[in-house]
Order: sequence, then C-alpha cells, then structure tokens
Amino acid sequence: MGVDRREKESSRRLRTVMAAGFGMGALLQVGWAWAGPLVGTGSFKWASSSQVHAMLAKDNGTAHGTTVTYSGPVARVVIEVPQPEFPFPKFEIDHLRNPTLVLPAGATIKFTFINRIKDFSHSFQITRKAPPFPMFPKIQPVLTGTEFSPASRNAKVAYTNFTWHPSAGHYYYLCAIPGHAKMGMFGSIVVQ
Ligand SMILES: [Cu+2]
Repeated sequence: MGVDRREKESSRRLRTVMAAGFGMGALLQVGWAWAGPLVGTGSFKWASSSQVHAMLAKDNGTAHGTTVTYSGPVARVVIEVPQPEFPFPKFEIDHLRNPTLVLPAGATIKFTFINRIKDFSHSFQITRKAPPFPMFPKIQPVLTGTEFSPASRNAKVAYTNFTWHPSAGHYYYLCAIPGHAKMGMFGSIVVQ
C-alpha cells in the first residue's frame, strides 16, 4: 500500500470514527473481550464537582517526582482527564501529568476514571505494548478498562470504577481515542 493510499485510508477511518462516535468504542472492544473488566460507555455515572473532589481525595498513592507509588492490599488510583485539554489531552493522577504508577503485585487495584472534558470522550486501557503509539493504537489490553467515556455535560462529570489484580511486570496505560496516545496521552505502570 502506497503512502497516499495509507493516508487516504487513515483519513477515511478517522471520518468513520467521527461519524460513529461511541459506536467506534464498541467496535474497538470486540477483539478485547478476553481481557480484564470492561466498563461500557453506558455504565458511566454522573458526579457533581464536590463529588469529584471527594473521589480525588480517595487516591491513596504517594506522589514523588513523576511517580505515584501505592502500597498495601488495596490501591485506590483516581485518574482524571482534567480541563483544559490544551495543548494535548492528558491523564492526571495525584496532581501529576501522565505519571508512572508503581503498584504492588497481587494487590487489588481500584480505579476511578473521571472525564472532566466537555464535548469529548476519553478511555483508559492497560497494555504491555510499549510506546510510541500510532494514530490507531493496535493494543491487546490486559485490562480493557473503559470504553469511550461520555463527555461531561452541564455541571456533571462522567466517571466510572473498575478493578484490576495485576501480576508483576511492566505495563502502559493509554487513551484509545485515535491520536490521543500518539500525542502523549499514556504513562507507565510498574507492578512489583
Ligand atoms: Cu483521550
């Protein structure tokens, strides 16, 4: 396939994504059914900003430099896609942008994923595949995490919860919306 044709193909796919909206989320998930828990787009709930504030306070990691370290049998990892998105969308955990997470092997990891962005979806997936990620990341998630979130609307913010029981190893988290991981919306996870 020539470069021109690849570009046409990729812009065609992008238009399809724009047209399909949440449908694309379902499509991307078809091959991922074997992976960990999946939170469907329709399973997101709505929180007020004071509820979000309370959720963020439940994160029990310790931030240091560019790393957030968790210990104990239950790690509570609260992931936020904060406003503003400019210049690029990002994840924020414990006030750090796309930090490396250090998690205890065998622990119960309780994730809360919050999308504060109006008019735009994001997702959260965990994979062993390392960056760089292309426009359409072809990953085999070890934890499917979320489908594309609803955008937040009016004063309400979309959020959801899911759980992971990781074994030791090196993983990455990323947003599966086309282009987001390519622009840097990802981070590392070390389970030890
Ligand atoms: Cu995203």
